[in-house]
Amino acid sequence: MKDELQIAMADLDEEKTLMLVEERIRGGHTPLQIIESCRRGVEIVGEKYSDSHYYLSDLIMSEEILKGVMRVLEPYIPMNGSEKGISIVMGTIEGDIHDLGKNIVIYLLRSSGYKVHDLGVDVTPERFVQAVNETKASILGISVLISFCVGSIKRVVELLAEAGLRDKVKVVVGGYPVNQDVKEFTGADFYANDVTEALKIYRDILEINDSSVSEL
Ligand code: B12
Repeated sequence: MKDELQIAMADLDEEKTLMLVEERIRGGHTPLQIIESCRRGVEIVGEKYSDSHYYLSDLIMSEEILKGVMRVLEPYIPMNGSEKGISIVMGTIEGDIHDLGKNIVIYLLRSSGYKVHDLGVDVTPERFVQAVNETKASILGISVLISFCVGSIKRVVELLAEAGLRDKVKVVVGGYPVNQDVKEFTGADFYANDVTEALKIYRDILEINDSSVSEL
C-alpha cells in the first residue's frame, strides 16, 4: 500500500515531502522507516521515467529532494561512534554514477562506529580488489543501479579469487536491480535492496551484539 510520503516523493513535491518527514520524525517514526518510504517513492519516479512520463530533469529533482530528506534526518541518527576496528570497503561499480543509496548505507554504518572506506562511484573491479587488499576489509559492499553494470561485479569476485582474497572478505551487493539471481550470477555472498535489509546483513556478518544499528 502506498503511503502519503511515498506519494509526495513520487510526485516530486519537495515541500510536502519535507513537511511529512518532519511530521513523521516528531511522531516517532524511525529514520530507517522514513528513508524506506522515500526510496519506494523514487522507485516510482524511476518507473515514470521509464514510461517517458518523467524526464532526466525529474530524476535530478528526486536526487535533490532525497538529499534534503537526509539533511533533515541526520540530526536524528545517533552517532554511536566508538571505533569498532572493523574495516568495510564500499563503492559503486564501474559505469554507474548512482550513489545516494550507497551514501545512506555508509552514513548509517559510520554512525554506528564502523570504519568505511568509500571508493566513490564508477569504481573499476581492479580498484575494488586493491582496496580490499590494502585495508584488509572484512566486508566489500558494491552498489549497482544500472543493470548492464552487473557483469563488472562478477569480475570483482573473480579478481578477488585470483588475488587469493575471496575467502577473506564477504561480498555484499546492493541497489535497485539486485536480487537472488544477481547474487548467484556475480558470486556475491549477500544482497540487499533496501536499507533495513542492508544493515541486517552487515549486523549478521559482523555478529553485532549491540543494538545501535537496529534502533535507528
Ligand atoms: C536519482 C536517480 C538518478 C540520479 C542519481 C543521483 C545520485 N547521486 O545517485 C541521476 C539523475 C544522476 C541519475 C542518472 C541516471 N540514471 Co538514474 N535513477 C535515479 C532513481 C530515480 C533513484 C535512485 C536512488 O537514489 N534511489 C534512492 C536510494 C535510497 O535507493 P537505492 O539506490 O536503491 O539504495 C538503497 C538500496 O538499494 C540499498 N543499497 C544501495 N546500494 C547499496 C550497496 C550495498 C553494499 C548495500 C548492502 C545496499 C545498498 O540501500 C539503499 C538505501 O535504502 C532511479 C530509480 C530507481 N528505481 O532506483 C533511477 C535509475 C537507477 N536510473 C536509471 C538511468 C537509466 C539513469 C541514466 C542512464 C539516465 C540517463 N539517460 O542519463 C543516468 C545514469 C548514468 C550512469 N552512468 O550512472 C535507471 C536504470 C535502469 C537500469 N536498471 O538499468 C533507473 C532504474 C530509472 C529507470 N527506471 O529507468 N539517476
